Amino acid sequence: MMSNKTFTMIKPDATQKGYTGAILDQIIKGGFSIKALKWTKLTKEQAGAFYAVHSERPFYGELVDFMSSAPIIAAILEKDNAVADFRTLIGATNPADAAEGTIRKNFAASIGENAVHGSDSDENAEIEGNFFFSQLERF
Ligand code: DAT
Ligand code: MG
Repeated sequence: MMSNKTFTMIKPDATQKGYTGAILDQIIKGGFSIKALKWTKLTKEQAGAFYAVHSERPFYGELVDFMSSAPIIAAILEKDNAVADFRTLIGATNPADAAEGTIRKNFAASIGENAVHGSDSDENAEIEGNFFFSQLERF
């Protein structure tokens, strides 16, 4: 299990607004080290597969369109208690509810376009990391 690892994406809104460097800086200053990193752009099919768990939700179509609309950064991060600590660092899903100083408070525009993804469990961190990275692309 990746109990000391989590998976993140810097989402299309943030890459398009030029926030990539500032977000990576906040992640590193937050104590996370980068174990894998790539700049890519998802197809609709890939975005749909990544978010398949949400396929019955009313916002699924909007989410898939948004996540395939522009490039993203995908990364595997390492830190003790990575999943929970990263969720704290990014803040609530809706930036209006996110704590001061969190990445979503600092950089997100709306609940749909909320700047970053963070895995919600060790199991999903492993599944999501494997979605983007081969064994050769991580250490
Ligand atoms: P999180 O990304 O905080 O884990 P989630 O897993 O509940 O949140 O939802 C995944 C993404 O779907 C979320 O980052 C943005 C989008 N989303 C969630 N709820 C939404 C809503 N009510 N309207 C529009 N998009 C939403
Ligand atoms: Mg989630």
